[in-house]
Amino acid sequence: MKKIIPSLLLAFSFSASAAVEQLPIIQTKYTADPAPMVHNDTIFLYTSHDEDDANGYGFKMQDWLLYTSTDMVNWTEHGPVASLKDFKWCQRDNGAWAIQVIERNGKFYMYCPLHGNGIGVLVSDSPYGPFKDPIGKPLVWQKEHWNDIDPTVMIDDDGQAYMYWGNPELYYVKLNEDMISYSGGINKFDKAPLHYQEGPWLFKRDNRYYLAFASTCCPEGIGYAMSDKPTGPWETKGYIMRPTERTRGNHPGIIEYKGKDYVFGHSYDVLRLLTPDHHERRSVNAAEMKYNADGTIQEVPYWKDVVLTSVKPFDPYQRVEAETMAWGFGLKTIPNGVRNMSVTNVDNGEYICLRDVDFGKKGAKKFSASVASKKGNATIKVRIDSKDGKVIGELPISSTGSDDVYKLYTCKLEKVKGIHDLYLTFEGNGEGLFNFDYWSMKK
Ligand code: FUB
Repeated sequence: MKKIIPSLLLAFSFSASAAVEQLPIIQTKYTADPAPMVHNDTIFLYTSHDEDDANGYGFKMQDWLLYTSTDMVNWTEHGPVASLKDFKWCQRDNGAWAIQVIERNGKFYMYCPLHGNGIGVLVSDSPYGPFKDPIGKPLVWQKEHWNDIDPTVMIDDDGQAYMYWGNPELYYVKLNEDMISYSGGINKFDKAPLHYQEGPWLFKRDNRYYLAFASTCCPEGIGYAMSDKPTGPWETKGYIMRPTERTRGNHPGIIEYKGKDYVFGHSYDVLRLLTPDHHERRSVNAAEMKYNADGTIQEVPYWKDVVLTSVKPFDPYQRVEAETMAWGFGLKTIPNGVRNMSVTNVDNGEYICLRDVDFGKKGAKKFSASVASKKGNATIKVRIDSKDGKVIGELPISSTGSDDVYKLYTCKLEKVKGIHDLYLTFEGNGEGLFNFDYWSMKK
């Protein structure tokens, strides 16, 4: 994902009040099948992962990723939290399709389709993992077909948990309290709800049950059905997002967060910045969603046409991981120690944008960044409001001797007050200027 055309990116740059277009929320990797979960005031966004070299119409998917946010616009990458290798009974090296994670009694259960080998389950004591296979076999696997994909799990108010899944058929089981076994056999709907294709997302709101889904392929929109029981019958009510030629696939994940409702899905809009050719390299999108008084859902325009707003300003007076961003097209990430990542592939002209950064009443005096650079001779410019906006600080980066040896560099900042989008723009000679671990500001 290299070589940005600056004139193109101008059209996509963010400003404090509005973005010209709302592009996918993750850019450093290709992500699909969003499965958001709210826990302790944080959004944990689990995704599947399209590899950068997936070509044509074939999926190349080996692990599952985690991103977190507390404001809906700036996302921190945590890297892979589970992979096909976590299932010893499955010898596949491709097929890590759409997951969902749900918490019960302090444990986090990840339901994973291993395309062609049924659905497995992993468990962890933390939403960050590590996730382990507690049963050593598939949770469900109907070997006569490959329909067992896209699990979604909901725990009802009476404690009964349900897992739905399937493409193009729709199935469910009643999970036992242990969340790793089920009772009563597999139930198959004689007829899936109208427009149902795949990617079910089961949830309850105000005593109404909802089944959102990717609608009949292709292109897929996001449809939804409602019922007064968790087991149906389901009546399709319409589209949350109409199918459009602007994307081919879609896949819903729905949450309520800090009083607002959001639908997540995916598109090819990051890939489209690079090529009109089709490859299964998707990117997760999100948009605010609204309910009507009768519980039906208002249609959401295409992802690009509605701008996400942050639910709270971003605090720069803390250690901020460099892999926290609203926009970082062209950049990549690498592991850096245990449960830590760095931004890499930093080329001249690239930048990180964080939206709605709160400099406070007085403004920041200093900017520090932890950077490793063999090459040196680079600069991080601290700008506000746009990637070509006012420079409030310049941080020269000299060689640290190696791209693995990190050093903390500090520069003065011209004080600016209030809330601004922050742009860290990178300048130097060519490509691979440095690796970037974290930054912070001081008042
Ligand atoms: O990502 C692989 C598959 O594509 C998912 O399981 C489906 O929902 C579709 O998004």
